[in-house]
Amino acid sequence: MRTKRIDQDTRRHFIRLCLLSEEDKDRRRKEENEETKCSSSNNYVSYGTAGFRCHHAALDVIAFRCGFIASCVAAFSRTNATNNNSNDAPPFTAAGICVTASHNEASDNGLKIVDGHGNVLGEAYEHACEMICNAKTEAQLENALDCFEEKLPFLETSREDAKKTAVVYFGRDTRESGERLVEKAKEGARALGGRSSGVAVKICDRGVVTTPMLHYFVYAHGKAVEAFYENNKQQEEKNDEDATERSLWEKIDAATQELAYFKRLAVGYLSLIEEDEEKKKKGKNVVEGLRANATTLPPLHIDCANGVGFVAFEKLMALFDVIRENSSSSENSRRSATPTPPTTKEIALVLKNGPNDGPVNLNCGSDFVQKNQRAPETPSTRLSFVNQRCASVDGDCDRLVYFSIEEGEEEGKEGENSSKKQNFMLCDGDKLSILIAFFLIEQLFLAGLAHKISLGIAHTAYSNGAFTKFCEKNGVETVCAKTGVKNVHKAAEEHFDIGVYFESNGHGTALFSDEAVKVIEKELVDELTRMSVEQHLRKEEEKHIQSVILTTKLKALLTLKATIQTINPAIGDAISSVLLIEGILRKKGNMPFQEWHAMYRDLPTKQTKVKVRDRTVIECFDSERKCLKPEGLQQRMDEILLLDSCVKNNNRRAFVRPSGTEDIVRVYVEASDAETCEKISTKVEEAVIEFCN
Ligand code: 16G
Ligand code: MG
Repeated sequence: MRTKRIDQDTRRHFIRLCLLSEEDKDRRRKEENEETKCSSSNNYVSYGTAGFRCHHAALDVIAFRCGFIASCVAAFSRTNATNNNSNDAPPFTAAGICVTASHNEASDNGLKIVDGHGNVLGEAYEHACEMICNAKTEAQLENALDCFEEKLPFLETSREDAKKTAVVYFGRDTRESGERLVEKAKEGARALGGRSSGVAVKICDRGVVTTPMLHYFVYAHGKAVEAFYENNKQQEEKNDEDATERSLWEKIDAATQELAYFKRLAVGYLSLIEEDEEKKKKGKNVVEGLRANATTLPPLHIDCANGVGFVAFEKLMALFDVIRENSSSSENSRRSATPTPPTTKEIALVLKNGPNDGPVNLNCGSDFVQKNQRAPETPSTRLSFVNQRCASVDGDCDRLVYFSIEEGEEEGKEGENSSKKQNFMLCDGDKLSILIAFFLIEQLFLAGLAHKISLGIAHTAYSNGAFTKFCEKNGVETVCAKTGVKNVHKAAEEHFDIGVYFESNGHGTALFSDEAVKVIEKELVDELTRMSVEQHLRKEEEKHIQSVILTTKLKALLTLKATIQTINPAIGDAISSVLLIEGILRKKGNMPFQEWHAMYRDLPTKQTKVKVRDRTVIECFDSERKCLKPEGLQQRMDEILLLDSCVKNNNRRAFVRPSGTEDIVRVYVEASDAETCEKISTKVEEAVIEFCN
């Protein structure tokens, strides 16, 4: 039998609640004459690059409706566990709601919907979500729900009385309005539950968490259900149903707690750097060995954007402390399967700009640092970043950039009046990609898997031209995608077995396909087997040579495995990326920041915003590197790029695109020198105004 999607009674109930809230909204607007700053006029809130985002005061209604949408997504999700066995629909499928406005100012907030796999809700739903959230009349709501239902899959089940629990995970960043909006979203989620729908809605509120943590919980939920069903299939005899459900729920609960998330990452990181200690002693690679012997990696000062990242990093550090304490109190720890615990030397993070230090993202955070090319300017920490190794995350902790500011005396001046000369160096998403990709390529090669597993980098048009040239020169394949995590993620997934992707703004991760993970795991098992067999067979005199070769391969395989564990498999995650980058830098013999930064030199760029009457008149193609409409604009830009030169200059690049998060057009220009950049940028801005108004 095919169970219905949203039943009539639930539909009516939801529409009634929506209409009540519309009345309420109108009344309140009149009473308070409140002024909201939505991205568009008429209080129409569009589904932006990553969900709904605007002034928090306009979001109550949207939060309620997104809650309902998430419940439906959870109720009608499939897990892989049921693919071959439609008779046994799993009782718990999940979705998530994250209340955050990322790097926006503190008065904004937003809603992100997470699908059953822990991914951002698919593009196919976006239009319907926008219709539901902006519908004002009964007819509009009916129409919007019809459109949404078409996207929902039918659940196949043979059990008439199939009961279903839709689990919805909630999380929020540190914004004041977050708690209120989570409550609204929960009300919306509950609107699906009831006898008529046959769905019980279970709310799992994980409180103040980073966006990637919330994604991880939904991902881990799905995996726990999948593993449980896989196990149960093998035990043929059917247990008591209630007991089975209880036991499944216990498993889900354990897998979707903060502790499980932090443990995964921490253990991954410790396994990743474990070999490093041994390598230091042996000095395997001459350069890395010498460097490692001479230096330690200085502490990393992290600007947490006055946001949730601070809270989460603190919890991670507390877990490292526990591991350290446990291991020092246990004499046998060295022989146990858990990796060697960290000492301060192995992981040293100095956390700055927490929620008590000021409004989220105000003069700090990765967006501020990357766009302004300077250190965070919060009063308490302004100077403390100078001459340190630093990193910066955004308000919901899914972006990461590294930076360093060298300060020295201005030449020829001394004493009190001397002004300091500062040299700001940024390692943005491009350089994170390069470091991770080159490291993984080396490991694949050492593991003998380079021919079996493809690796490449996905990026956006915002990547620096010097980055793409550097990749090309070094034979690393790249693919350009449209702006937005969902697009770059998809490109990385589609093109490579291991797809490393970062937007220049620091949003990204390395994606390992299921197949790549399987190949690595199988090779590891094979290698261990081969080693133990050979140990018995080979002659004494060959032993030394053989063991060196095998150890290199085995270590690379173990490193790849540890890398997979250090990465949040659901989505780009600044905490996971910090651990991965720190791990890689250590494995590279404590590679200094300057050396990483100097791998290639960025071309000067300029990014500006232009306000036009209707930004949607701009239509782009070629991953937003060219524009199709308005007619003539691209040709004009091509002419501008020839400025003061009659031949095409390969270092010059310019593109324009309508922003997905603000009501403006973004202009990007790149050239060999800052002055030309400036000139071209001014001319392109003028052209945009001319063609778009
Ligand atoms: C959002 C996107 C980010 C993108 C940015 C572009 C997510 C989670 N975030 O922050 O990936 O770079 O928007 O903004 O998808 P823009 O369209 O205003 O340039
Ligand atoms: Mg963010």
